[in-house]
Amino acid sequence: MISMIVEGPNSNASRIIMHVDFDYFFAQCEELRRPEFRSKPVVVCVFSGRTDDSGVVSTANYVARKYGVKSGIPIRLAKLRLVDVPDAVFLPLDSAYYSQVSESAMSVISLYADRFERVGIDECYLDISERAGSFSAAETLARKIKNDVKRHTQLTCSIGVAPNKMLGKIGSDLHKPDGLTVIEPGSAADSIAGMDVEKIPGIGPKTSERLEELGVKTIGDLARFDLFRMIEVFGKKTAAYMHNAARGIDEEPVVMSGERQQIMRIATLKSDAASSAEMYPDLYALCKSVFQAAADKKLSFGIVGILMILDTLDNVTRSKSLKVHSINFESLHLTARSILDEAVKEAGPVKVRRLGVRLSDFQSSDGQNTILDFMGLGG
Ligand code: TTP
Ligand code: CA
Repeated sequence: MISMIVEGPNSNASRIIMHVDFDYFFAQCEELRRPEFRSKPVVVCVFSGRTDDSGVVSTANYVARKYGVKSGIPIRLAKLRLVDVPDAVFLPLDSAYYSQVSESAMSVISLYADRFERVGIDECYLDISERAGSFSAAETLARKIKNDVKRHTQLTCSIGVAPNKMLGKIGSDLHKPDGLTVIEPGSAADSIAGMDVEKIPGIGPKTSERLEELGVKTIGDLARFDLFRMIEVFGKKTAAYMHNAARGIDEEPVVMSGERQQIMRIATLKSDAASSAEMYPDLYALCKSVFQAAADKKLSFGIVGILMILDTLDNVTRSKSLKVHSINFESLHLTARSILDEAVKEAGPVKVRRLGVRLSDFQSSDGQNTILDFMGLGG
């Protein structure tokens, strides 16, 4: 009776999705530049400016959360809760700085994904189906990402690995801060059945109140609830979403973002390569592909980069800034080749499984370089 809406039970089986969420993000950014704040309650505030204390709390570190200070409460209430804690720190928002920190962390994470989607300032989804190949490899990859993010930015994050975006998001929230949760396809519905319905992304206090009136409190209750009754109450679209979600089903794809910031193509090599010369044919094809993508968008590029994904799933990246922005294929190809040669030499004995070429630092190419490039003199 429900087969019209519900996908087959194995429809998620082929995907491995990761949701990464930075812990107490704005407050953690503040700790990065002032490490002495780490042991103190840190409260980041949106001051409205009317009086010294008017406005709301944007977020707070976990030290402050122990005192009941959290996002959305009035600053006045936060101060009241921390009245006996003399070293509590109240800071104004510094959005430009948080964006910078986010940018550098996201650029580290995005390299691990087959497809990468940034959603908001402190979370992103990765489709790692091909890259990881199995849930146990995905767990290893998640640990690598956590380490790499920490090494580059000192940030901690929480990760959910799951067969879809919805379960990934539920997972990343389960063991915060610095958490890692893997929800495997076979156990997905069971592992969420006991949770409150509000754990499902998109179900807020209002919907959960309506559901409670209908006797639905947990996700398991929701999975068992009559679909036709649910359609009557919430409409077809919401009912179908909730009905599927409660069974651990969600088909939302990871949608690539940031094509404007970088153009990248990755290829899996026919067999693992130990020298740069073995990779030249693939490198050439990848250069052609990124070049074409940039040319189609009429973009010239200032930075050429390569990415090697090793048999250990580690990343090796190298990039080079060009002296002038280029729309010249030869200069792209030669630069990529010399970076690859250097990278292999520096990395020592390696087995390269996948190879990527990346262009970034774009400018519109509807301009000055065109004539020079046409004459073969472009940079
Ligand atoms: P969240 O990811 O919801 O929260 P968080 O990162 O502070 O804490 P955690 O993930 O460890 O539970 O939000 C990300 C940032 O968005 C947060 O650092 C500050 C901002 N934010 C607000 O300004 N107001 C809000 O009401 C919320 C929820 C977040
Ligand atoms: Ca967060």
